[in-house]
Amino acid sequence: MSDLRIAVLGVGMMGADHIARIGSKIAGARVSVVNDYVTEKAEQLAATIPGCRAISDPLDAIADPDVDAVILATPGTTHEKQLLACLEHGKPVMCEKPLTTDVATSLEVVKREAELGKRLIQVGFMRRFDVEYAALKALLDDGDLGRPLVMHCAHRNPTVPPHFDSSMIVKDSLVHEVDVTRFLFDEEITSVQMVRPAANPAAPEGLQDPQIAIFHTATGKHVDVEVFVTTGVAYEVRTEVVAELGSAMIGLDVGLLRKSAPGHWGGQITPSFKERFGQAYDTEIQRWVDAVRAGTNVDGPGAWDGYAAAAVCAAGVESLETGQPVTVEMVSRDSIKGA
Ligand code: ISE
Repeated sequence: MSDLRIAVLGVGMMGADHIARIGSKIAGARVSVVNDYVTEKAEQLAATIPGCRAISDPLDAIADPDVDAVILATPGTTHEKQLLACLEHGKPVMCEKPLTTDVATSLEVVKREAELGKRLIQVGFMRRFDVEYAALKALLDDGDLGRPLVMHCAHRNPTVPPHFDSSMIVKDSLVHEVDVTRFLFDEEITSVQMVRPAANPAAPEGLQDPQIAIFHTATGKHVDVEVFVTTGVAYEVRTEVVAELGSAMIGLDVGLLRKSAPGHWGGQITPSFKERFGQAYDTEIQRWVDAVRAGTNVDGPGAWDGYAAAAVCAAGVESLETGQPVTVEMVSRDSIKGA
């Protein structure tokens, strides 16, 4: 079977990372087309990849006959159009989050895919492929801990880009805990409340950081999350589930622990999500490539999960304004035939 020919749209940090991954670690795939709104950047990169061309229009890149499947690492605002083009051309697509930037367009994408009668869209919620999250999920599904009741999460970034505003902390960072909650508990989040503690003096003026999110789920489980994106320290993602018969925690960064003079004890914290979730990205892309080559196209979170995340984040952004709990507004999955 010949290699899957992938177009990577967007060659910023995530796109470039995926291109390097496909070139060095992924079996059965190669990058045949790259695209970026900075044309020269895509051209320079294409010149370094055997058999790869740069195509300046993203929609032409999707339609190109030399492309079997697409990775979208473009800005979220462009996703709706690009996803609809992938559906129109019947091309499987791995879309970095968000699915789209608002609830209505995310729902439209879900409906358009459902009308096709086959799944083509996977959303890049990579934590589902991390070995620690996978182990936690297996433990909960095995039932050895009894029913989960509460989850405590911490999500800390050393720094974020200058354009990050308070609502992006919800839509770009907290969104991962939204997906983790839905993944681990297999149920929807029904309400979100955002609590605003005193802001970090080192955060840019006007940025509400840290934020505390409280989710309630359909069966009444409680999840709290501290999201703090200007710690200045390192990248930390911790998750603790408290269940009827015990608790389980992941994300302790317990790699090598060193003791050395003068009386030091300790290890390393990952500097960013690229290192912390490197293995998860590798597994995610390899399994997606395998699924596309096998004709099943999706092996992980799909368009519905992207829509659900958008709906929860919209409630979160609303709550950030008022500080009050906001009910998540979602259509029922059963109301969309084939979703
Ligand atoms: C970034 O976009 C990611 O997706 C990271 O996983 C997350 O930790 C970070 O806060 C986001 O900005």
